[in-house]
Amino acid sequence: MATSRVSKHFLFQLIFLALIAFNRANGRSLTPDFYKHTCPNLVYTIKTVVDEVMSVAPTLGGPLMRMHFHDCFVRGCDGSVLLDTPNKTEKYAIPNLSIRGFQIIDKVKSAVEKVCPGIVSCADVLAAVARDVTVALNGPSWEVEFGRRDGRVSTVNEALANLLSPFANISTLKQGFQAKGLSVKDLVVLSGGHTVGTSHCAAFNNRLYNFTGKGIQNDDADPTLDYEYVPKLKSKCKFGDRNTLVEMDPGSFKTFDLSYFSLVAKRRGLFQSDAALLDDSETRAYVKLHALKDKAGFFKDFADSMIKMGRIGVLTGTQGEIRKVCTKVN
Ligand code: HEM
Ligand SMILES: *[C@@H]1O[C@H](CO)[C@@H](O)[C@H](O)[C@H]1NC(C)=O
Ligand SMILES: *[C@@H]1O[C@H](CO)[C@@H](O)[C@H](O)[C@H]1NC(C)=O
Ligand SMILES: *[C@@H]1O[C@H](CO)[C@@H](O)[C@H](O)[C@H]1NC(C)=O
Ligand SMILES: CC(=O)N[C@H]1CO[C@H](CO)[C@@H](O)[C@@H]1O
Repeated sequence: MATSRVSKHFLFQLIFLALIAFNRANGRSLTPDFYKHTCPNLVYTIKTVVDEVMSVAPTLGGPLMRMHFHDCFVRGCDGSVLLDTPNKTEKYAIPNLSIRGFQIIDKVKSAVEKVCPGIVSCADVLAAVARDVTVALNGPSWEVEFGRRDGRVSTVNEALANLLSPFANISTLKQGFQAKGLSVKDLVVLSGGHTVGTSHCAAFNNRLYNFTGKGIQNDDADPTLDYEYVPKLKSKCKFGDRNTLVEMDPGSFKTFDLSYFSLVAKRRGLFQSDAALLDDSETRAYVKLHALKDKAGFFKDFADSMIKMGRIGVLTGTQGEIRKVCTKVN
């Protein structure tokens, strides 16, 4: 009798723990209403600062959208990308070299602390900012889910292990997304974020000059790159140039639109990771369809995939903390 009651109790505990683990893993406990009572003006407060910034510095839209992606792919969306401790943190990782806009997050967080001190996590601020910059760039809107808490750890090695490289092939990209619970569709949809922003020449210089190692004098460009596009890119990025900034979606890099997909379809995607979307039947079909039309479809998909990305490995409940300052653990 007694043992069966004990084991029954134990079983319930197990189920309870399993449910918690499940919640944590897929962010079930996040909700748009999370701060409804504790910080009713949150969404408005964040949007006001973001709109102000975007009206004077629209090129910060790209890096701010990208920051949420980098946060979520390393240790889950826990604000760890923002930490700036004496340790070598994620900020120091090579793929991060180019993340800008940390001071904007500090500015937003200060505004939020003024209206609701100690309530809102930096991870949630990042998620809201990513949505607000997307809207400011004429992209889709979505209802941001809240309730994330901030992590206390950030290390360079984890960032290097989890962030995907612009030199990655399609199987590595698919695996990288799958490891975070994201689908092949999420991969192609979220790559559409490259419709805005700029890149350093370092991320694709190899494709222009010395792709196989035959050397610059032998016209050694990546054969998957449109032959007529190569001289245009070469005029922007000289051999060995790593630092010049190039518009990823030339002509409309400040507008969130479908043109990323038409570039990729024309074999003018900037990175090998963009070109790789033509190497899988599902991602290729998506690129080809959206290169031509269906802006509404892409906008809806992007919103859905961003919400899904925002749930990766989140800390909730009593896990982690609510950081006072986004660059430091409390
Ligand atoms: C699929 C794997 C991805 C790879 C390999 C990748 C790689 C890169 C690289 C190398 C840059 C250029 C950074 C620089 O040199 O300044 C970049 C920029 C950017 N990425 Fe991605 N990215 C990926 C996915 C994403 C996702 C999921 C998003 C967001 C939804 C995103 C949004 C952006 C944006 C907005 C920029 C422009 C940043 C700026 O203007 O400074 N990327 N990405
Ligand atoms: C800094 O590094 C130490 C030792 O590796 C680690 O225990 C600590 O969690 C790290 N701090 C942060 C904020 O990542
Ligand atoms: C993709 O890249 C990975 C890692 O560099 C490599 O191991 C793999 O063989 C590549 N796959 C294909 C199909 O080229
Ligand atoms: C081209 O790449 C090969 C192999 O990586 C390298 O040995 C060679 O020095 C490079 N050529 C130039 C001109 O940089
Ligand atoms: C290796 C490297 O240059 N890392 C940089 C990453 O980003 C931070 C913050 O902008 C820089 O201070 C680091 O130098």
